Amino acid sequence: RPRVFSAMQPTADSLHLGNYLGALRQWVALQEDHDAIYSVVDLHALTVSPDPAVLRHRSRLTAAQYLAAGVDPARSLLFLQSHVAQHTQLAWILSCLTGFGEASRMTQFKDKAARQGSEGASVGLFTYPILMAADILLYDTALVPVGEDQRQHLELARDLAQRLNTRVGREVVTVPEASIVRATAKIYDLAEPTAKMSKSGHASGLIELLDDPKVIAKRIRSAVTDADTVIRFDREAKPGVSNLLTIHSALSGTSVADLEAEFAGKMYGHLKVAVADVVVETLAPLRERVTELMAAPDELDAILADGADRARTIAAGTLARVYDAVGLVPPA
Ligand code: AQP
Repeated sequence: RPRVFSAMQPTADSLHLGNYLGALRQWVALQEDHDAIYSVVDLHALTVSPDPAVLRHRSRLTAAQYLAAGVDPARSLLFLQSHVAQHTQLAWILSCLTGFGEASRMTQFKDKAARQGSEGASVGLFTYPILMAADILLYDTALVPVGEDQRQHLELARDLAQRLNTRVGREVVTVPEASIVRATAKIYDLAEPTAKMSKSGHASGLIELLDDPKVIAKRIRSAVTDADTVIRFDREAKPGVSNLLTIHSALSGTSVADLEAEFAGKMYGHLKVAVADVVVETLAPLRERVTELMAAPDELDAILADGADRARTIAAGTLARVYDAVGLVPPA
């Protein structure tokens, strides 16, 4: 079975609908016929200097959301990145293969650094995509299910894998492929529908998985649309309406064309009520399950410990292979 690896950062209490539709939902589907490994990348979250107690809480809460969404620890391996030391060890090897100019071209770094101000951005934020490449390459990953915003980082991971293999003259690591589902590759901010929905974006544009249903309904009712009145998918001319149609279609399973027919002659308000209903209905059981999981932290920690044990075995094998290939002397 082909290996799948993906991860998210515990940088907020709640994941948002972009994380869910762009990635998490694919993770759940892929575990059926793939050898799936999913991680909460807590070391990556340190790039934004979180409060220690908040980070600890969010790491468990993020894992609970994976499980509540349907990641099954009997089929998939689930662990916290910091429990597997090989991630940072492989990252060092890869950082020695990455050009400074190459790393400087990462658009997410440029955006996030601009938001933090030049004094605020850390070296960790700069080298983040290299640690991400290590996360992926450690597990001989074939497929990485992510949203569109991660495409450039995935390209870097592929380049580094190829470069390492060329350098040592053999296939020491697998070159991964991105798995990006076109329809939901980018969910947009409700308040600014030309920008991606993001943890660090407008609060009013965000649908958080753990939000109160009333807050969710209100945000969808206030979603920015346009001065036209026709409910039609047109990403360029009608980004707000198109985003609402995408969300409805992804969650209800009704095609966008069928939704356009269903809402022909109706007002934007009707569409918004329908979208709010389908979102609230999808998220209610998920939120309930998260509450149950967080009430039993020992069980959650046991799942994470078991996942880390199994991940470590795979990661140690890859790292030993890479260390040997680049010329490091194995310990006697
Ligand atoms: N708006 C989105 N539409 C589709 N997919 C999305 N993803 C994120 N936003 C959208 C995907 O969710 C995963 C989260 O990875 P991450 O935790 O590394 O976060 P991120 O990519 O930095 O995006 P966030 O969650 O919105 O946070 P910030 O505010 O930091 O940008 C990835 O698979 C991502 O593609």
